[in-house]
This record gives sequence, C-alpha cells and structure tokens, in this order.
Amino acid sequence: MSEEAKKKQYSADSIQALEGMEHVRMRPSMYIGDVGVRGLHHLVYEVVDNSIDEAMAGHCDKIDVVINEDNSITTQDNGRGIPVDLHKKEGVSALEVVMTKIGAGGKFDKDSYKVSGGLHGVGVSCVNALSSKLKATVYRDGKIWEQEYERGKTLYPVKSVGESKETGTIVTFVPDNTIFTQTTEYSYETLSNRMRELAYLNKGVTITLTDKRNKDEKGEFISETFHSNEGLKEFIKFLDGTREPLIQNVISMEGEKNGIPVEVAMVYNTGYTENLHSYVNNINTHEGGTHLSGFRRGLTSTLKKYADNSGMLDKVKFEISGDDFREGLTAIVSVKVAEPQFEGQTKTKLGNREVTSAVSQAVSEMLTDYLEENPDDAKQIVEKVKLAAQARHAAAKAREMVQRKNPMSVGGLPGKLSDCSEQDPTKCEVFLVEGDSAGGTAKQGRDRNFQAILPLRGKILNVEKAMQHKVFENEEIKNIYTALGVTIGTEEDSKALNLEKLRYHKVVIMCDADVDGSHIETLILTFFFRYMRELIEGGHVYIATPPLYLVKKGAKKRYAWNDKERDEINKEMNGGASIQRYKGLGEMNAEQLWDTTMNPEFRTLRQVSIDNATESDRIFSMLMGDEVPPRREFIEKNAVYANIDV
Ligand code: 0RA
Repeated sequence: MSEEAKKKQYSADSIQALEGMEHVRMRPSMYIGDVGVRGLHHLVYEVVDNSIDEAMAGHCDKIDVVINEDNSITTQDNGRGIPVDLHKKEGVSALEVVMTKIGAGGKFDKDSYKVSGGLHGVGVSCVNALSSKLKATVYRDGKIWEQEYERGKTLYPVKSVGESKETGTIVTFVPDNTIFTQTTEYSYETLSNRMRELAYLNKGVTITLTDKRNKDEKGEFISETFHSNEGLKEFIKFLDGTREPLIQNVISMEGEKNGIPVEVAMVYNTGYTENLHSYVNNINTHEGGTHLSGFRRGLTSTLKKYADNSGMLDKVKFEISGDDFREGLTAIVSVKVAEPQFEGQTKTKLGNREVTSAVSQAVSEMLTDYLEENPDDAKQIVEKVKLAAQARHAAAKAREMVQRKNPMSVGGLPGKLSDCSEQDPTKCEVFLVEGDSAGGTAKQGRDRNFQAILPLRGKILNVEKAMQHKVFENEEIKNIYTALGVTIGTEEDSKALNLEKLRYHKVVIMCDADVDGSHIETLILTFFFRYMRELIEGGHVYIATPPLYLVKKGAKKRYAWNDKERDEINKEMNGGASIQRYKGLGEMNAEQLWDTTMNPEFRTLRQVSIDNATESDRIFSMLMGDEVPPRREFIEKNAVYANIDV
C-alpha cells in the first residue's frame, strides 16, 4: 500500500470507528440489551469481564470494583494492563483502539481466545460510548499511562503520568444520564450477586466490591470480598446450603474434553425440585442448551447403568424416566466455548452441537468413579430415583386432572373466580387476593370490565416442600391453573407451560402489607417460580402495592406508602394529621382499594422478573425450605427478585 493509500485507509477506518461509537449511542439496546437497570449494570460486567479474561489467561488475580459516591464506577485489576504501544493499523495507541473501536474487544493475539465477555460480548469501547466520562489508567512497561474520553470521544492522546513497577488497568466511568434516563443509580445487591458468582466461576480470583455511597455502623464503607479456592464445589454449597443433603459429598469434576473446558458440580438433597444452573463463558444460560443436554444425558445413562448392574431395580415394575434421576438434584455446569452460538428468546441457550458429547463424557466419567468409590451414596441416590419414579406416576394422574379441566369446556371456571367481561386477554387482569373478605372488597372495588378477582383461601401450599402430585391435587392451585387458562405440556416439551390460552396478561398478587401478607406473597411467588416460570418470564406477574397509611386532616385525605411519605404529608398538612395504619386490605373500603391499589391511573404495580435465576433459586429454597432464621431475616429485608416497574 502506498503512503497515500495508507493514510486514506487510516482515516476511513477511524471514521468507521467513530461511526461505530455513534451507533452504540444511537442504538444502545442492540449492544447492552436495554438502557434500564439491567443495561446500567451491564456496563460494569463488561469491564470486569475483561479483567476476568486477564485472570483466566493467568495474568491477574485481583479485581476491585468501587461504586463511587456519585454512582460512577471504578474497576481495577492487576493484569498486564491494556497495551499502550502504537497500533500499527490504526496509527494510535492500542489503548485508544481498545477504548474507541467497536469490536476491537480485548485480545489482538489469536491464541488467547476471549472466553468471557458479557452477554453481548461488546467490549469496553461500548462502555466508553455510553459514559459521559471515562478515564483509563494503565500500569505497564514501568510507567503509568492515562487517557480520558467524553461520550466515547478521546480528549487527548495517551500520555505517561508517572512511573511504576506495577501492572494493571484502572477504569473509571460515569454512565451517561442522557442514555440511562430511567436511573443511573447502582444496586449494591445486584453487583454483589454478580461478583460472588464470578468469584465462584473463576476460582482463585479475589474480587472486592466497595460501596462508597454508604457507611456501616463502624463508619466504614460497605464492602465485600469474594474469593473461592474450590470454585463450583463451593458454589454448590452456597446454593444448596439450606437444603437437607441426601449424600455427604459434592460430586465434581474439572477438565477439558475435546478441547472444551468443562466444570461440573452436583449434590443431591432430600427435596423434590430439580435445580440445574448452567454457564457458558461465565454467562448464566437460563434457557439451557447443548451443555445442559450433555449433562442430562451423561447423568441418566451413568446412573441407569449403575442401577441396572446393581440389581436394585430388579423388582421395579414402573418405567423410570430421565426426570426421576434429577429429583432433589442441584447441579452447576460451566463450560468455556471459543465461539458460542446463543439461541432462544433471550439469547441464553447454547447452540454449539459439539458441546453435548463433551459434557456428557465428562459427567459419565466423573459419576462412574464416584459411584464406584461411594457405594453407600450410590444406594441412597438409586433409592431416591425409585421413589421419584413412583411419585411421578401419582403426579401424572393428578396433572391429567389439571390438563383436562379446560376452562372453555364443561366444568368451567372456578366458582370463586369473579371474571371480567372483556374477552381480549391482553386487556384483562386478574387479582389473586388473600382471603375471602379482602376478595369481597376487591370484587366491589374493581372495574369489572377488565379486572377479575380470584380469592385464595389463607396460606397456599408451600410447593418447595411438597411432592409434585400434592401440588397438582391442591384446590387453590388447581383454581389458579383453570382461572388463568394455562395448561401443562406443549408439543415440544411435556412439562412446559402452555400460555396460548392465557386469559389475563396481567396476573396481580394482592396481599396485606404486613409480615403475614408478605409470607403469602412469597408462597404464591414460589409456586409461580417453580411451576409457572414462563408466566414470570413473559412479564405477566405483578405485585400490587397497597398503601400503609391513611393521613387525614379535616376534609383532606392522602395515602402514604412508607414512613417517609407519611411524615412528608403530615408536614404538608402543617402537622397534627390523624394517621391510620392499614393492617390489611380488609380495613380499606372498596373505593379506597380501587383508588390506591387497583386503578391503573394511580396504582403502582411491581413487575416480577427473574433477573438472576441462580440467586432466585437459592432464595426460594431458603425462604421456603427448612431453616427458619435466614428466612425471617430475609422476609423482613424484602424481596430482591421483584423489580420495581410500571
Ligand atoms: C488487550 C490486549 C491485552 C490485554 C487487554 C487488552 C486488557 C484489557 C483490559 C480491560 C480491563 N483490564 C484489562 N486488562 C487487559 C493483552 C496484553 C498483552 O498481550 O500483554
């Protein structure tokens, strides 16, 4: 190429780079999913993922994340530092290329393929484009280097600002509030969950999270350090900690199969739910995929073979299915794939075919060894499988009853349901109300055109502790299935929920605003989480928020949803207002309930989302399992799985 041509090429490339950055700002959702709470947190994950890559390549073992007072974020690692030398093709520092060129990503050398990288794997340049300010500081080659940017635009060429023997990268960024218009406030809890998860998935790395916005009683910043020596083995203990173990050990393996790094850990507990968590390149694959199929295949074939050979199934008359091997099983599968293909509705389903057999082989070898070496545990597991198969036959019968009760056929809707007149499900809402008396008030207060009421009697069944057939036999639960018009089983999956005939697109849980009410709310959510997860994932589940106080002075009447609001209103009324604490929905009359909680114009509904299925699973098992103390503390602290929305 001639000098002239090179120059042309360079300016063309840099224009392209600029356009790339502009494109990120114009269509941020294409790169980070959304510009809400999730996207905001995604910025942090994107930067940290680069540090994790350094750690995975063996160059970094410490990552610090700080939420600064102004909700800017600082991450620091002790990796090699982003290269600062001249990038030949671009004609500027490599640091500038990494920070301003979309798709430049991290590594230039082909050998170290990038395995982590956020859900969208878009790189730090995206974070830069979406930050009103970003500063990169690099410790490398005996010097400290620096460059700053505004909305992705370089403010000055990379400069040396000092000397140091250390290596590493520090990035501080301020999320652009013209992009993240909903909020730029970071949730400590959300970041903490992700950092903990990353520490378990990448053992040996120490990750510290510090919140400079808040101090504890001792006057110190809130801070946690996450570090795991045993990786998934410890992750499993953390996830399954509140369940009663069936076997004493964690069964685990770590290695490479057909060139694919595979890590698996599993335990059996005495419960009835199956909890499989899978990761690809540190990303939680909610929708599963080929790695999970491989796990299932390996597990089923190995256990089946062992059970057959042991003669323990000789007298068993009924057929044993794949599901039976997974009752009471908690497992984590983590694979690293060079070029992952993500499929599915939320792009969290692994499609790479070659991964199935790699994981299946890995699991077979691991389990075969374990069963040979631990005959007592092996016996426990096979006994459990037998029981599961037996219970499944009972459950199948009970489930058939739920299936057969099509709301449109004879038998019809539950008697307790007060239906609405609107026929278009997208416009319809159903309120699941605790107790018959509150149900009565809601029935009077509602707009019967589009709002239906289903009263639920007292405490609904705790599905976390019940076997499947008990769940399907439960009257209240049967009512929920029929009222909603959902059935079990689709053509693809006999256990999936069929939402085609869903009769209401908003399903609103309405409980008292007290400890009992929140317990019932949790029971209902547990049921939805375990048996109707698709309903939550479809964005159909909401929680109503009735007010806590009625503040009255003379003819003036206002409602308050928390103590702060109550005090403010009282102040606005110049003090001396009479304050009524609502202990339950039943204390409100129909009009009040409509005004505050049901009228779409004024109410606040919290949409329930499953942000982090792994954490949700642990929380539900903790809330609804056997151990009481963590549950009480949690319920009082409130629900992290419910996102405020609408
Ligand atoms: C490009 C190449 C190399 C490392 C990195 C980027 C890198 C990026 C980030 C982002 C945060 N921390 C980071 N640490 C490193 C390879 C460097 C080499 O070959 O020496």
